[in-house]
Amino acid sequence: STTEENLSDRMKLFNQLDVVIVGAGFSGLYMLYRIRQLGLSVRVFETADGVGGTWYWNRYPGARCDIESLQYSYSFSEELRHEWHWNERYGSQIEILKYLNYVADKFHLRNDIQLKTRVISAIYDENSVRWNIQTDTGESISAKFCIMATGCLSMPKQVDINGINNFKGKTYYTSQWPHENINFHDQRVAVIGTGSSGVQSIPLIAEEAAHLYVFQRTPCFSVPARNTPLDLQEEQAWNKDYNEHRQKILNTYAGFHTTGLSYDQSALSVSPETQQKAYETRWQLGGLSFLSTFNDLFFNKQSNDTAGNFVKSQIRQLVKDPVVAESLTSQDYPVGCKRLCIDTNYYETFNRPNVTLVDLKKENIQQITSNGIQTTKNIHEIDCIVFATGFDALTGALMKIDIRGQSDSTIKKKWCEGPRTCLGLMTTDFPNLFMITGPGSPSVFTNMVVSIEQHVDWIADCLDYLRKNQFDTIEPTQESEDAWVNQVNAIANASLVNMANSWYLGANVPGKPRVFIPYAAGIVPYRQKCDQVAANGYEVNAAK
Ligand code: FAD
Ligand code: N01
Repeated sequence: STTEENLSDRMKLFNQLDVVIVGAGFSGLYMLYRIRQLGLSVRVFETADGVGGTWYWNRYPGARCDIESLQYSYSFSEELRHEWHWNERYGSQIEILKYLNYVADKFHLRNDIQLKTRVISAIYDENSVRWNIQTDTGESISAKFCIMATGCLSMPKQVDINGINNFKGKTYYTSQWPHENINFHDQRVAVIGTGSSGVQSIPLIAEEAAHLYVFQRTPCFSVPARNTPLDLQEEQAWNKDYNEHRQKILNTYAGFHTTGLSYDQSALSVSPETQQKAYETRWQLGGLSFLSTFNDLFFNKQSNDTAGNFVKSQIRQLVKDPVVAESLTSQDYPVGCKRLCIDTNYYETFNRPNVTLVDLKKENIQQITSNGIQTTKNIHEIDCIVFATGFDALTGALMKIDIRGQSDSTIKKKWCEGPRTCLGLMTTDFPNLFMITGPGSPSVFTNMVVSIEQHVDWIADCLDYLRKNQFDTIEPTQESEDAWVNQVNAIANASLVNMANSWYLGANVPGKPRVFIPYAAGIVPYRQKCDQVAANGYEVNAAK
């Protein structure tokens, strides 16, 4: 009613809101849309000066998605689907950012989004049963619910290389790429890091630079993307059968499906010829589905080795110099246990005369000097450095905010030996605080847009339930949280995922506890568990 609208407007003026959302990427935008549908007052705070999250920040050359565009997009609006046309099999950063801006405009989201504003603290007040949220612009907001849409890969990792501040040339971070065009012509460029961001940017920087030095500490496993233009007819055919596709997607392990051969059996149960043929087919198709060729690649080291050895054999065929090929095939961890990279011409780039691979297993970086990088063997003179050194993933953005719950609890203290959550959605002692794709949920092990939509819908339904049943607060019981953490750990321990020093388990950040963070049993059992909790009236401590 009008009276209610006026009241809501007045509350907004006094910074008294029903909901605060932190972050305006895929998660924050859809969460805002759903909260508005519930008729609650809401504001989104975002550090950047635009929406888009990951796709706003990571503007480096070659940045693109490695889940097919038709599946890496929202499902909630049929109208949006019909209005939007994806140009390529895998969306580029530019295209995905345009898409998210289109979404913000189409659903009139911008007037509830406050850009250039970082949330620095969220403090729960037990008396008023509300969250006090402080921003770096000096604002103080009171909200009943606080929803963290802060991203799993949004906090760049601090680089710990000696002498980093001595360098006189330009430095760039793939995760915070400048908005203006960067020209590497005539430049001697160093790229430090060979994860997904390095693998995507290296071929394009090599095309431009006078010379490119790639500093590799751990070789990645990379499979070709085989990106192609996406024609309108293909997209229309997909949209025609969208519901059928969507059902298939929701019943996969990781929230995306592919055509092509997948064996619902061990790689070890077929002949070596069949194995080869299967991997060859997947390699030709390109993309992440390489890891679904057999059903035990994440669980059986011997089986995993067949896949790893196949990739290594492809690298040896692609890279002409046998010494370089040896460095690129010196992986000593199971394939897939560090995020599989998906590339366009990555290995071929090492055949270029203007590209040098610096293998840090053979020559360690000692320091960065004013004009280069000094290793134990060489001094490489460099004009600019690109840090493709990754993120303080999954917990970094959350831990950066001073989050205080009941009885003097803080997230920093509570999670000092690793994150503890129930379903990756909530954490005990922090009532009415929600996380989208939080630690302990499938998140980065999946097509993130599928996981994001599932979380947002669950949270929105939960808020609706609380309101309808006149509950003031909700938080998980200690028992349900402990049980969930044990389950997440048990699943990780039953697989090979602990065998690599990956960001999945915090191994890339010095001092971070080594705990495997995502839920790795797939989206189907996860969703069933979430649905069951909702169907049972949220099973959690809900207080009137
Ligand atoms: P984000 O997009 O990270 O957005 C979070 C936002 O919160 C950011 O804009 C950040 O500025 C803001 N924020 C954080 N803290 C604060 C604060 N304290 N105050 C205010 N604002 C704050 N996933 C896939 O499934 N497939 C892919 O192919 C894929 N490719 C990727 C490529 C790159 C280069 C990267 C980095 C990630 C990729 N991901 C991919 C993961 C990607 O992060 C997710 O798919 C998705 O974009 C996450 O959306 P989000 O809204 O949850 O988080
Ligand atoms: O980061 P990373 P990223 N000295 O952590 C090296 C998503 N994503 O930005 O492995 C020398 O994977 C580090 O070496 P090591 C995707 O989920 C997707 O590339 O720690 N080297 C490693 O090689 C991805 O997994 C896409 O030994 C140092 C690299 O830097 C996630 O984001 C594209 C170093 C970091 O790799 C993160 O990817 C981009 C040091 N001091 C990102 N510190 C798609 O394609 C770090 N390294 C969809």
